[in-house]
Amino acid sequence: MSISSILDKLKKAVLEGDDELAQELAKKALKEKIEPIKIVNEGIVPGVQEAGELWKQNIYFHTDIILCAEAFRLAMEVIEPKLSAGEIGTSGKVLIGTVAGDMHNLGKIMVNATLRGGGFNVIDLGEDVSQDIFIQKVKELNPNILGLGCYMSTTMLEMKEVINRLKNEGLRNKLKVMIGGVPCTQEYADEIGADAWGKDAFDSVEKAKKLMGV
Ligand code: B12
Repeated sequence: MSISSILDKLKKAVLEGDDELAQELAKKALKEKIEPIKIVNEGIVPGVQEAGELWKQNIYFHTDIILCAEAFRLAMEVIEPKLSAGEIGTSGKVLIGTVAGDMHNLGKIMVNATLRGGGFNVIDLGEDVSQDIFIQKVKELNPNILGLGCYMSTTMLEMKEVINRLKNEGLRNKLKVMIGGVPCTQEYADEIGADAWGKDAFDSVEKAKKLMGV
């Protein structure tokens, strides 16, 4: 099978939520020595992106998206360790989490993978992360960057609250804050006093490097 055929099939498996096939194809892609980042960018991510488009057009429903998310997760499980096999942590330490009330995580998983590929040490706090946990972990782990993921207009305010808590706890000047997710914009980042907005996974790596002066 040619490289482009493996990547096309992987995209289709993710899009169609065939988790076992997606994982198998991710393994096959590695075996064929396709660069891990290329597998993510040209196989796995386009599958999720197309699912998002089908959702917008009311062609895909929740069940389709959940299946797609699982296929995405299993394929990424195979690729992620390879992405982070580089020079982990040389670019800086990023603590990342989806804010309270929000369970979306696909975009965050992607950002994690690309940040790791970009040499960052990424610690993922998961989803529905409370302000208390963000604060506790910032104190404990002393990250260079705090990444806040938010995917719904209803949870956007929570990012502002986390930044306010950082200020109140005297932590705001010790790190940079980068936000991202479906409803986020540069304007909103400016409004709530975040240092950067990551439009997509690659933009996030670029912005993170800029914040670190790398
Ligand atoms: C997949 C999905 C789900 C899946 C989530 C699976 C999972 N494990 O994440 C399921 C089906 C579970 C789900 C549930 C819900 N969802 Co939903 N979901 C989506 C959907 C279709 C795609 C989101 C996605 O994963 N996109 C693909 C990723 C790759 O893109 P992304 O998230 O934008 O991420 C990129 C960038 O934003 C950036 N980025 C992402 N995170 C971060 C973080 C940082 C720090 C940085 C720097 C950058 C960054 O980089 C990423 C990669 O390029 C969107 C619709 C859409 N078109 O966006 C709705 C959407 C987000 N959901 C929505 C809603 C309403 C819900 C539910 C409330 C539905 C319900 N009634 O149950 C629940 C919420 C549950 C909860 N409390 O969180 C709404 C939100 C509307 C709003 N108020 O703003 C949307 C917009 C759909 C819609 N138009 O109505 N959802």
